[in-house]
Amino acid sequence: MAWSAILFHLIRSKTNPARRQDRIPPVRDEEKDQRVRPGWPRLALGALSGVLAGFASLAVAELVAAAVRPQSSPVIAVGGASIDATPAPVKEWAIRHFGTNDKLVLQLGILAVLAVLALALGALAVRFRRVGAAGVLLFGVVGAAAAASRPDSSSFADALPSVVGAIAGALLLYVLVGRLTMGRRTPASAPGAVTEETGDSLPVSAGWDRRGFVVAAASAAAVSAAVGAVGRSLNASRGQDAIASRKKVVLPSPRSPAQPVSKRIGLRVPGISPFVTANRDFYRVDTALVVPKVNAAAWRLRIHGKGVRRPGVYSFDDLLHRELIERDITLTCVSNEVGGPYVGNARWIGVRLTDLLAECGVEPPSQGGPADQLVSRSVDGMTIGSPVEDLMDGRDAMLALGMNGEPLPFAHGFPVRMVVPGLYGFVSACKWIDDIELTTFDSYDPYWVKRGWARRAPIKTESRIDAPKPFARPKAGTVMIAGVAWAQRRGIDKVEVRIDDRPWQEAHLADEDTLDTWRQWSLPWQATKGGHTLTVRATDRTGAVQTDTRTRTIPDGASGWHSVVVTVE
Ligand SMILES: Nc1nc2c(c(=O)[nH]1)N[C@H]1C(S)=C(S)[C@@H](COP(=O)(O)O)O[C@H]1N2
Ligand SMILES: [Mo]
Repeated sequence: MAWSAILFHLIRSKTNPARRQDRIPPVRDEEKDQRVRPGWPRLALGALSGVLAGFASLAVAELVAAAVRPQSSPVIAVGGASIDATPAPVKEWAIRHFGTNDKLVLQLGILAVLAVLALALGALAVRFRRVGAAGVLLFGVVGAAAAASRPDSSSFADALPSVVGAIAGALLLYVLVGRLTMGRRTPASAPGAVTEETGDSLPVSAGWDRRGFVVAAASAAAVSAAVGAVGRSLNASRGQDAIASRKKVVLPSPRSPAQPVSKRIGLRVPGISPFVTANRDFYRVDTALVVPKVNAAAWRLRIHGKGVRRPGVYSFDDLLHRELIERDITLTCVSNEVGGPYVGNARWIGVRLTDLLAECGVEPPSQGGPADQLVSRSVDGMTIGSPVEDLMDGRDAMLALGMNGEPLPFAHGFPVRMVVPGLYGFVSACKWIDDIELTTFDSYDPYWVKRGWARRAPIKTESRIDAPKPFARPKAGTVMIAGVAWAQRRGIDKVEVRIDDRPWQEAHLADEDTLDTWRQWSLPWQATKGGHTLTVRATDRTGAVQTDTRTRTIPDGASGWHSVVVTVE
């Protein structure tokens, strides 16, 4: 390939002794390097050249990525690869500290590392011009390798942005640093030239083409900014076909609707989580640095694998025109800490998964089916494994097409995602799904399981205090303590609140919508001045009291009681 040839050439011409001999003395490389050790101003300008070269590389890569696909841009590809490679504890730490900003922080982190390396490469290039340029190419190789090996990468075109970007960056660094070292050869090869190379070091102004450097650097910066901006906006405007296909969707009324949410189900207490979480407020957890924009018209879902007697391929319209069910289901992320935000309740419309599976001839293991694991795959290469038995045990496991009255938002899986009551999202809720394979737990580990998370993960009974907020300073008198509790598939039976170490008091519970939704609760409290600790616990319909044993989120979800400390004034 072209870039490897250039890389090879750059390295070879620097080190090949045969080439050395071609050069005419009097100044051999080594001597010259000794005599004119670049002073710090020149090193600094070299470092600046490195940064400019890095910037140019990324800008050009962005533009090329607009022609390939946004996911192929080097920062996205390397970011994706680092997400996949990040050990679970670090990922947990990142989610805990940066929340939904974790992706932004990751990309800023990558840019910061790149900037430091670019500074170093640039400074190095002042002494070893070709090595510096080759270093830039090496980054291109890393980016290209990351992009081409992403699970959703289907062609080597994904390597192009990194490669082309790196070549542009390497050339730029070579040219810029050339301006910085220009004058050094002149005295030797052309006696009587302007520079006087007399001592161990040169006066900064003497040994280089200051004007040439400034002009080249400024134009490079301007051109890069323009190229980068064009690339950005082209990338941002991609997926128009997908956006149009989403606009066209008209959700039919479901054959089996959910009951209306009455005032007794949805309480109106200040600060409490609304019973239905609005789409824009719904938590988002996934590994996608670029939200996949899938064109529903071109989308297909394949169902195949072990024991699938009639494998099938379904289009979006096929699903839309089937019998649809509408259900309120509370989704929960296994990464949710006790008291955390990664839980939400929405009204989903979709196809009952059991019906579809039965149509394909799938039988649950309890009826002799050979597959006990259903693996869903998404267009972005995610794999999620769910127990077939759970999916077919009568619960409303569905392929959702709608969320709170509209087609799925892109961030939540348009055109189709799985939603399964009672299972954490990482073992059930595949977004942007396009493939369902029936297999066994013994023969395949999906994405998160490979990274230390549990194979099977039913949602634990949990409760959360929404109001008052931690460290709030309410006025003495009646303070409403309120929140939500969930135990999908089992249902919530009771919620109790403890103030400091007084006896548990039973909270008022909103009516139950279904077993699969959370329940709001509230308790008026006669608050007295001073510091207080409020604690909540739930009891589910099996009679099990939420455990106070604190566990980490990994491998199968956090447990423990949620407490809030407040100061009453
Ligand atoms: N394609 C894909 N689907 C995915 C994930 C993902 O990373 N990629 N994350 C899963 C996890 S861990 C959870 S908790 C839910 C979150 O769904 P939401 O973002 O719509 O709330 O999506 C699940 N589906
Ligand atoms: Mo999750």
